[in-house]
Amino acid sequence: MSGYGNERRKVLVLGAKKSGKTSSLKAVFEGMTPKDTIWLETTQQIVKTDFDSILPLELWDTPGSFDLDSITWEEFSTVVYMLDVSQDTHHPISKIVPTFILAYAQNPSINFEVFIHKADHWDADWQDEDFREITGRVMDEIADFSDWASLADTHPNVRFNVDADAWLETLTTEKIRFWLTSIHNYTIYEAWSKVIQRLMEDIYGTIEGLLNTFGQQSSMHKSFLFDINAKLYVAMDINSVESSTFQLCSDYLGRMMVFQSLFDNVPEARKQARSEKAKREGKRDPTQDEDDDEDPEEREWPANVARLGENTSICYWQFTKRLALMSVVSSDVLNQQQGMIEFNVALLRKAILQILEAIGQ
Ligand SMILES: Nc1nc2c(ncn2[C@@H]2O[C@H](COP(=O)(O)OP(=O)(O)O)[C@@H](O)[C@H]2O)c(=O)[nH]1
Ligand SMILES: [Mg+2]
Repeated sequence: MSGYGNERRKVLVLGAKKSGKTSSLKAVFEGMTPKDTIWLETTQQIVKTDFDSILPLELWDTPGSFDLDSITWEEFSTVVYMLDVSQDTHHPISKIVPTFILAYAQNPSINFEVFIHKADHWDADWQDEDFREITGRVMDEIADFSDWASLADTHPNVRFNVDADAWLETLTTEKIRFWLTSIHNYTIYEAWSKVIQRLMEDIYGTIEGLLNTFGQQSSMHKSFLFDINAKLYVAMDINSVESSTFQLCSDYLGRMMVFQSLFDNVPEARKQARSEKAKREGKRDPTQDEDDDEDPEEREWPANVARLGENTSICYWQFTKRLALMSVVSSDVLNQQQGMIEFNVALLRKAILQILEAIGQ
């Protein structure tokens, strides 16, 4: 778990004009409602936004057309490419191919995530087939790429691998992933969740292992570690459930965050009242020496349970300012084993805080 430090992982978001780059970033990382994205103005220059998730991120929103040769690919961990399916996809695909090849030649550790976006335009019955068709086309065009002479001509400083076929094979099979996305449903959150999970590298496996053990010991159906600000899951256990489970947890989290935000000012108001009281009584201000960044292990974080239907409950335990555990469990198990579950949650929280500390978060 070395090498994480506090360095921000840079994520470059590319795609044609109006393909949904700004909308997707605003919806997920700034909580903009999807319908408000129609008012977004055209992005004129690169906009960088810091977002502190389980790892600190720097998200680069870009205009539809700008000089890609101005990009230093070595700086980036990930490229997210938005491919808008409400428009013709041939031209964007023909741009993806040389972009990925050039980026990968200059940074072999970079990852590519293609969001096949605005999927709400597609007929739900044909979505899977349409998705496969586009994915296949991108992969084939990369695998069949042969115009090395003109790439070398326009980029004399870039060294391309001599064994082009094997190199392209690794690029397509190991580096590029595809996600079907729309800002009008949970798919955009799921795709961004996967992007972040890949950036976590080896800590993902460690956290997944902890969630698996927790799930087995506590008889949970499914557990997610959520980034509560972006409503993304940064990790989950391996139990398989329908994808609607993520949606359920995400909706519940959304409702809870709205309610919680109503109380955001309470700690500050309480602090102010204590400070004023001390002043009136001529005593020293006790709040002066207090640290706002309390130790997450000492602090009491919110927790709650909601019952869904017959015999299913969603549990929420907040671990830090940014992270919360959400689990789906049978209500009977929850009632019968509450003490043990709370005990296991405390152990899991401790282990996760230790991992965060080890990576400097
Ligand atoms: N139907 C649909 N429209 C979207 C989606 N994402 C973005 N849009 C719309 O696409 C338009 C262009 O979005 P914008 O984010 O400005 O694109 P950008 O130029 O790539 O940054 C806006 O009107 C958005 O409301 C989506 O998933 N589905
Ligand atoms: Mg934009």
